Amino acid sequence: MKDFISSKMGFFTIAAFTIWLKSYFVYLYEFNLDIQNLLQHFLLLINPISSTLVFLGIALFARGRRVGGYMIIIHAFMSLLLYANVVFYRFNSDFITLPVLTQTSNFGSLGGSIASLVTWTDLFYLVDIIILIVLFSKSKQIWSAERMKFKQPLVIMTAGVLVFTINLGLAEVDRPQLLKRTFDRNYIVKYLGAYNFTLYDALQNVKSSTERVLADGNDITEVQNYTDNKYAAPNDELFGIAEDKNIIKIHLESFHSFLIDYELNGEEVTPFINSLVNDQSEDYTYFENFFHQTEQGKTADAELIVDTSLYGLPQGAAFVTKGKNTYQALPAVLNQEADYNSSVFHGDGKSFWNRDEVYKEFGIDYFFDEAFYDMSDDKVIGYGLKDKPFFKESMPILESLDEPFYAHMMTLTHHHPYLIDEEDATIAPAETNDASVDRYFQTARYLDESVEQFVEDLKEAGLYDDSVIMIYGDHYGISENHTRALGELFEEEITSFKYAELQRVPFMIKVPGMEGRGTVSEYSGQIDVMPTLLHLVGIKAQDYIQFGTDMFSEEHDDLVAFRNGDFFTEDYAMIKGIYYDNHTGEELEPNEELDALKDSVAHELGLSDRILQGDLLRFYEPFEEWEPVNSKDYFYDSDQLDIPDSLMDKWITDEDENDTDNQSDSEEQMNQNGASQMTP
Ligand code: GP9
Ligand code: MN
Repeated sequence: MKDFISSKMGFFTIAAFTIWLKSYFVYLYEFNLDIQNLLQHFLLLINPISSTLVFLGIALFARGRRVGGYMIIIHAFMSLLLYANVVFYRFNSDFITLPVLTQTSNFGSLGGSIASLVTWTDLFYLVDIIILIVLFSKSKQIWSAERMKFKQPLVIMTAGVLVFTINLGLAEVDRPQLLKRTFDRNYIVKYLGAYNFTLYDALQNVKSSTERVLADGNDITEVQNYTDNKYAAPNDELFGIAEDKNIIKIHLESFHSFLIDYELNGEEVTPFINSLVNDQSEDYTYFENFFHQTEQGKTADAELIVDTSLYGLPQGAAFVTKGKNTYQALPAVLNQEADYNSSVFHGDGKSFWNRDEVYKEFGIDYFFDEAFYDMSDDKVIGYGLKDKPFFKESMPILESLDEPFYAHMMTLTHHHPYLIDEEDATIAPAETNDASVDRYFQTARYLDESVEQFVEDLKEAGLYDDSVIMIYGDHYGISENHTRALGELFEEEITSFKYAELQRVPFMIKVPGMEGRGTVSEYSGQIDVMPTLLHLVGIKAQDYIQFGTDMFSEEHDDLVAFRNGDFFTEDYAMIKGIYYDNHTGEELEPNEELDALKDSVAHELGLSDRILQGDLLRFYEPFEEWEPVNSKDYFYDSDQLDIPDSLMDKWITDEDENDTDNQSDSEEQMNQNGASQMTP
């Protein structure tokens, strides 16, 4: 036995076998790869072999017992990659891509989330590494000091490449154009394995950075023709109806539309938001068939899509990977065309999702991040500030802004893993035995109460009636990994089609001077928000490169694209590549009409990608006097605060008039958190 282990090839065999076995186990029990036939299962079984042979084979080039050491290191790296994907997948139902990895500044705040995704049984994934280490240290003395003939490891690595070729060939039989159509990472892992997926992802990223270098001014023409053509003219009655009105945008974190009017144990979960939807006198228009269109960038994707009417990227968050691109985003447009100032309020660190960089490219004037709030322990949970103190402390800042303003209020408490302090929980959890799903309703209720408190405060401050109030959901909160619990809640099987239907998020809007239309069933998505808002304010959306269309327009396009190429229209859907009748939920055979819809979604997503990848808006001028945003004009650092004069005056006056004891909590907090640095 000892001879076998110390024979290098013996040790190699054990290392290769264990990583193979572990990968296969993970595929079966951790990932939901939707294996549909025997060939797919066979590919799943063999797909770790190629990368295992190639990577571990590298160690065989070393001399003597170093082979063992290198092999353990390579094995450990592969295991780490696999396990990182396991943890990531447990929440995201998705695999780690390079762009996600470069967003490490986000990992810190994820502490709570990650802890809830890791269990002690995961220690099992360490067992093989420990075995290798023990075997190696027990047999080390008798390892030969010689280097193997190069031929042997070369043969092994060539065998790896050969296995990969066969693997890819068979995969293409089952799924033609697997590597060309990069929409779904699940496919690539299913057919080619987690390690090959990482390599593929790395190559994709090199490709995308070259794309920017190669792009030139001509590339924007095709896109411009397309968006020009797609443009939907405004509804005459509504065009400009909100001219000069403040726009207050309330971002509901992780809020599925199913929460609206949902009753848990006979009790409404979100009674306040329900009342905005249902009570005609509230004058809201609620779009019940509005979808989020986000991918890996989650909140960041939602922000990008809503504020630019471009799609997020198929991988990673454009906020991070394209954070230095040129944009013609809503804040900048409102500023240049209608003299608005813009601000974002968020009780988390400013660098999360690279916001402090990309907001400058968007032309956002003020970013009130956690440095402006009282972040004492009892006010913070999960990612950051709890929503109630968040809204409370935002009020004085909001009141001090020059008008008209565009203010984006980003909530946070209703976020996976839906932690809530006992005193904040006013509804019992669900009872599905899936802890995060069960708590989901409690944090949703907390969010509902927070919005109610905010609306009351806005009314009291005289900011409610005369402002556009827009409330929207950013993305799903319960991932496809929780279909068992969801199935219990809805008392039906959660098929892929049903889960896709659950990707609806709320969109509701109240516009001064416009009678609310109650619940409307037009199909729309986040991509449509920017042109809608522009038209309400009286700005022609056609000047800009936008993929969405005005939701109030007669010509509104009801084809809602998901980032993976799937889609919904009022009549049809394509989910995971399968067509459905949207009225009956029944599968449909492909036909020309459906294929045309699919192609137009793919085309549109492709054009949007070209803009981001090639940074094409740097070549586009919406109109002659347009001034490109200069990120150097914006400062969010606490030592270089660029604050509205009115806020500055307010703070200084308060300071002069009162002694510190009399200052309100929030002012005092601003004082502590950097506002003092504004003192001239
Ligand atoms: C973090 C918050 C959450 O600041 O916006 O982002 P998410 O995890 O939902 O993308
Ligand atoms: Mn979010």
